[in-house]
Amino acid sequence: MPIHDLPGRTRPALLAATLAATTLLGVGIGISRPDAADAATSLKTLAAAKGRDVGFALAVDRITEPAYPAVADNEFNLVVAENAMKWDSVEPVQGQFRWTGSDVVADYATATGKKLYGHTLLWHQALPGWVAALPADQLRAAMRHHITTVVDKYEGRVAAWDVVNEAFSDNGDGSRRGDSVFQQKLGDGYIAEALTTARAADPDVDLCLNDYSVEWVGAKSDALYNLVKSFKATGVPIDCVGLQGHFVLGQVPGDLQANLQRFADLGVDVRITELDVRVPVPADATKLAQQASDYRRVWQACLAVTRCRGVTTWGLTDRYSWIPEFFAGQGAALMFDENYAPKPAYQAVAEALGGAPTPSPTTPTPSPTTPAPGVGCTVTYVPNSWNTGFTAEVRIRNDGPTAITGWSVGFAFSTGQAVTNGWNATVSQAGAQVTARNAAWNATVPAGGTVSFGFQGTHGGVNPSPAAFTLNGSACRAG
Ligand code: G2I
Repeated sequence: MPIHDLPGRTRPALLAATLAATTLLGVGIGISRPDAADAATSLKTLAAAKGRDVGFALAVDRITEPAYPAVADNEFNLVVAENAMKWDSVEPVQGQFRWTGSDVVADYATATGKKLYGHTLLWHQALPGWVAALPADQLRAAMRHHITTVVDKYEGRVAAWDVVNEAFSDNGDGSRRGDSVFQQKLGDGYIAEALTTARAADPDVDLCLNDYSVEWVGAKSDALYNLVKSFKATGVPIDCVGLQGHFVLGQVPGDLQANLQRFADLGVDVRITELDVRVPVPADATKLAQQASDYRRVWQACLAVTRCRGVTTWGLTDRYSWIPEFFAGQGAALMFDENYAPKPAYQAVAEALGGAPTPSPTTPTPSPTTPAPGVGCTVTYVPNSWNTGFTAEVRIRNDGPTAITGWSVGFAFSTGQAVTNGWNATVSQAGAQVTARNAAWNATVPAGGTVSFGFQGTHGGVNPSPAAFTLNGSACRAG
């Protein structure tokens, strides 16, 4: 794994931390190492070279899982709190601010040298019940107090705030959202008031409006456009517009770039703030190829618009994403799979950003000594390959004289090969080295008995079978 330059860390310390993370990735929790995370080609390196932010939404309760920061630290140069800066997180009780989760995100941004994006000051969701219960005059005071307190707290650290999130109706007709307590009790003027309040709290932070179903030209985006235009004309502070980008597979709008451009032409920055592309699960190579194309198109649109500051994905890994909870039968929406392995979408984004990062193995191929017949183990490896994907069925025979309880099968991949998920075993990858560990139900292999497992993977166009296998560290012969 390469060494990266991060603020406040010496190279030896970072190398040690990186090696520790690699160990944990490969062994501790049985997930695959993101091989594409290479200093020369990481997304943040590529994006920074183009002056763009590549962001991810951080779920604070996941950051203790070693693989999570291991991927996030290396690949992204912007972080936003998925939930931890919402009203119900920071002011659950009126006047009592709780910074536990929000500080985790802010401190993470500082520690890893990432831009911190603020989400969100006002939203009709994630709102504690006491807010909705207030009469109009008290609601206005509570709104101002909340905005002022939160913006003050992170002044100088947050680069831009989603001041109002999703102000327009779900029905897409461009009307104001009827189910917002702010809209109901304060009327249309609450958005300008929120922006003005935020500006008074921090004269330097960028102030954004953020919404969804505004990625294409239509009634809803027209309404947002006209609102921003009127704010620009009347001096209401507005610096940026966020288009969320929660897309259905294959449905990135053809006019995304033109739409970004028309907002930018109003004199505001634009960005894709919550990108994901949901896929009917299970995902397969065809769907992932379409998803890669979708991600590529989003980045191409952003890169073609000078004032598009970047793209943020709403989450990090398919292991943790809001999609399955909210859309039954859908998932796999992000660039890293459930095992933190980079998906085709990752490669597509890297390419859109001007890179050509082909995963490169970092662990030398082991050369075990082949055992004599009648001892050790025999391995049968049957791959089934297509374009850049494959499955492999692996069968192990215990040729030794005693039963084995608890097994680990090791082998090395060639350049470009990566595991995405496994069955009948926990299959993990660290550099080129792949390790498959028994599941609870198939831990015991009697003398002369066999056990089978399999996995799905990706390859770079050629898919050679591994040259050598080990069982619990001892060499096996090919069957
Ligand atoms: O709904 C997707 C996004 C749409 N744009 C605004 C974003 O702020 C929003 O994010 C989602 C989070 O991804 C979810 O994680 O906002 C939801 C509502 O705040 C978040 O969901 C809540 C769920 O409602 C809970 O069931 C869950 O326990 O997150 C909680 C914590 O994970």
